[in-house]
Amino acid sequence: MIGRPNTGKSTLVNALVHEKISIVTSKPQTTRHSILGILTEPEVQVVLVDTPGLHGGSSRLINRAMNRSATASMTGADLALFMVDATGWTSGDNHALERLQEAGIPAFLVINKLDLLKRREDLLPVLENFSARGDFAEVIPISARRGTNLERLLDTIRQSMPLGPQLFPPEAKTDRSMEFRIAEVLREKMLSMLRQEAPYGLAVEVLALEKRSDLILADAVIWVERESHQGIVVGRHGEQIKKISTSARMDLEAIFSRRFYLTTHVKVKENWGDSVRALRQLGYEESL
Ligand SMILES: Nc1nc2c(ncn2[C@@H]2O[C@H](COP(=O)(O)OP(=O)(O)OP(=O)(O)O)[C@@H](O)[C@H]2O)c(=O)[nH]1
Ligand SMILES: [Mg+2]
Repeated sequence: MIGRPNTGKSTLVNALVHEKISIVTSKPQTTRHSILGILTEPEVQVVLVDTPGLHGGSSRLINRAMNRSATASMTGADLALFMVDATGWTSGDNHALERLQEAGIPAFLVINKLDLLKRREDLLPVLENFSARGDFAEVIPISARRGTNLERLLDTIRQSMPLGPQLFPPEAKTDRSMEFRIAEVLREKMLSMLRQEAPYGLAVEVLALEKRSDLILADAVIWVERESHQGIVVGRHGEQIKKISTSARMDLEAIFSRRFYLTTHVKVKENWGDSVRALRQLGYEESL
């Protein structure tokens, strides 16, 4: 999956794998790491790589690490799904398309958010206009959120998969640990529940995890970049962090079909987004 932020890449990965592997919010730059979503069928295994939305204009280390993680994911991939939003082609799409072209791998153009087009007849000009912008093996309009045309997309993907050994056991849905997924769900809740810039300066790390037969206990640290953000996350009398934790817990219980007990601590780590050491600790080592 490749494209500018917010086009619906993570939504599609989750829809195709039938599980919430990757977090989704209405804010751009939600995904920060490359995350595998694995779909195993009797005849074919498709390993989807969700990636951070490609973006320019920021010199922060975290943004460079995100972009590098996305471009590195294209190396060795059999196929790119280049995702755009049906409501308009932007300069951000051009920027992402350049990265795709540099990778030189075959690509499908996936035009998402079909449901946002007001009339059926609006689709044809979009198809014509968008498909002329690059060299795409297929052009497939979908709605990842509603599930429209996903079977056709999947069929076309299946047909272009090369013969090879099965890379993952059939029960594997992702390469990411439970710690990572818990941290991500917490980050998702903060991105959607907190206002303005605070959520962009957040990182979450699950430091302890205990799996009991009927209960999972997780202890998470939420890193903020500034003292003022600590108050925003915690809220008055701790109300905000309580809401965040409750909402995360409910999601996690649905994803893993287990009861969860979550504890959180909010700590300041100044400018972690520009610190190589902090980013390594948060799992960016492969792309720094
Ligand atoms: N209307 C509509 N909204 C969609 C569709 N697919 C995704 N969205 C919404 O678009 C927003 C972004 O979705 P994501 O899946 O997080 O997008 P992304 O491309 O992974 O974004 P980054 O991780 O920031 O690169 C969310 O609010 C989704 O609910 C769709 O088919 N129709
Ligand atoms: Mg995403």
